[in-house]
Parts: sequence; structure tokens; C-alpha cells
Amino acid sequence: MGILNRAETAAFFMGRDHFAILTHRRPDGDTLGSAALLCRGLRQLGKTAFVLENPEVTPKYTYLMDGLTKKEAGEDDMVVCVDVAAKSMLPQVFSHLENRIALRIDHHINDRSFTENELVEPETAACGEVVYGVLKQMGIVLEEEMAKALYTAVSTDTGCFRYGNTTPETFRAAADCAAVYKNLRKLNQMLFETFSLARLRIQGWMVENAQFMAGGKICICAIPLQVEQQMGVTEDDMENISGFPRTIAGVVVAATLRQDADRVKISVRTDSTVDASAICAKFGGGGHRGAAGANLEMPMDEAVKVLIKHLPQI
Ligand SMILES: [Mn+2]
Repeated sequence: MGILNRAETAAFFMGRDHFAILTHRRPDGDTLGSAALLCRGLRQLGKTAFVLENPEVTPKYTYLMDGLTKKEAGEDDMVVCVDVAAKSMLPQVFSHLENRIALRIDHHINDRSFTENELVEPETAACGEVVYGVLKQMGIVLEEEMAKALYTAVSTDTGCFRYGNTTPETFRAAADCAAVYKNLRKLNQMLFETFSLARLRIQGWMVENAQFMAGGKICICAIPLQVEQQMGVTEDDMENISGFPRTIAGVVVAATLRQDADRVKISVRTDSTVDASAICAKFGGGGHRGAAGANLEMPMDEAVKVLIKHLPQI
């Protein structure tokens, strides 16, 4: 396995052609924005590049994929993945490719590397920033569609530049986007100020059904699958729902539990005085200080009990 820096990654692309780009399960703005940015950048260089069709792309993000996708990787395609932290993050439809990934560009550390080469920058807010850094090394000019992709990546992974992962470099990337794409307001409104009625209804349900502990500092929202189904929420509606209970005044640790097939997905958000990743590490998960996740293979009510047992004293 080769650990590459940005310049070496640029050389990797310059010396090759025919790329198939993979995104992760439940694709978010960063994985899709990174993929679109990389694909367009490589095409600007005259190379053949496609993003492989991820069946889980939600309507909110389809604008990123316009004209970039194909269904299958060619036999000789160089397979590259972006923002994919682990093999298990790949959608089922890409599982046959998981052992032929030539390069992973990411900002999530994984001790068990699963690709031939990798460029991983854990201090970088969004994978899109890493991709942009590589494209700049190749002398690529940021054009409008690329700016939309880059802005989507950096703004969504930073909660519109509010999270602690935001750096001066993140703002520089965004500034470059603002110089090229004059309608960032439109993107911001679409990404951050538009909510489906179903989303607002489930937020209402969470407020009504949240379990508060430690004098209101801990908030646990366990959302049964049938509630999601009754409200008719889609994955798009549920994006970053775990950030919501943390916004309640006084809450220091918020945990949102959702059912995903046989597992319960726990997402922990904190105000950063408590380490969310330490909580999730107890269940084999991980993440960052302010935001982390884990899976528990047990029924929802048991998962809540186990979680409560492992919460720090605050
Ligand atoms: Mn990301």
C-alpha cells in the first residue's frame, strides 16, 4: 500500500487514464461533490473519467451527477474512491470492485487500509478540499460546475462552515468557489434552508419523545423504524438528523438512534466538551470529538440501555 501526498497523487492521475470513481453508502454532499469535482477535473485534462452510478443518491444531490455517471467500471478502468472510510462504506453494487481500488482519497483515517494507494488528510474538513488540492497541483482551472461540486462538498461537511473542522483552508476553497460561481446563495438555500414537511414533522416527534438525562445535558432520541415509516421520511429527509437534538439549549451530548436493517445506528453529537468518538469507540465505532457514530446489533430498546450504561458522567 502506498501512502501518497498531493503531488504524488497528481502524478498518479497524470500518468494514467480511464477512471471510475466510487462514492460511499448513503452518499452525502462531500462524497458526491468530491467525485463530481474529481471527474470534471480529470475530464478537463482530456482524460476519460466517470462516477459510477450510486443507487442511493438522493434527489437533493442529483444536480452534481449530471452527465458524469456510468453503471459499470470498465475492465481497464482505474478505480478511485472518494470519502470512503472503509470497505463496509461501499454500496452493495460496488462490492465486486472493493479489491481493485487503486486509490482512495479521503479525510478519514482507517488503520486497515483497503486500497492500493491512499491520500488521506485527517485534518482537512472535507474530502472535497483534498481533491481540490490535488487538482490544483495538476494546474486545473476551477469552472462553474466544479465550483458547485466543491462548494457542496466543503459546505455540507462543515455544516455551512459552522463545525469545528472548518479551517482557513476551507474558507479559501469556498472563496475560490464564490469567485467562479455567482449564485452560492441559491446553493445555500437549497442545502441548508430547505426542509421537507416530513423532516420538520420528525423533528417535532424527536422533541416530544426525547429522553433527557443529567439535568437536560444528555438527550437521547431513539427513533423506531415504524415512526420513520409513518412520517414517510426518506434518507434525504433524515440527513444529519442527529445534529438536531444537540441544538436544544443545554444539551451537551445528544445521541440519535435509528434502525438500519438488523442494526441500530447510533449517532452522537456533542458540544465538544465531551468526546463523541470515545463514546462510540466503546461500540467499535468512531468519528470526531463533536460527532461520531457506531452500530449495535441488537433491538432498539436494548441499544438505548447499553448506550446509557456507557455514557460518561457529566
Ligand atoms: Mn467527508
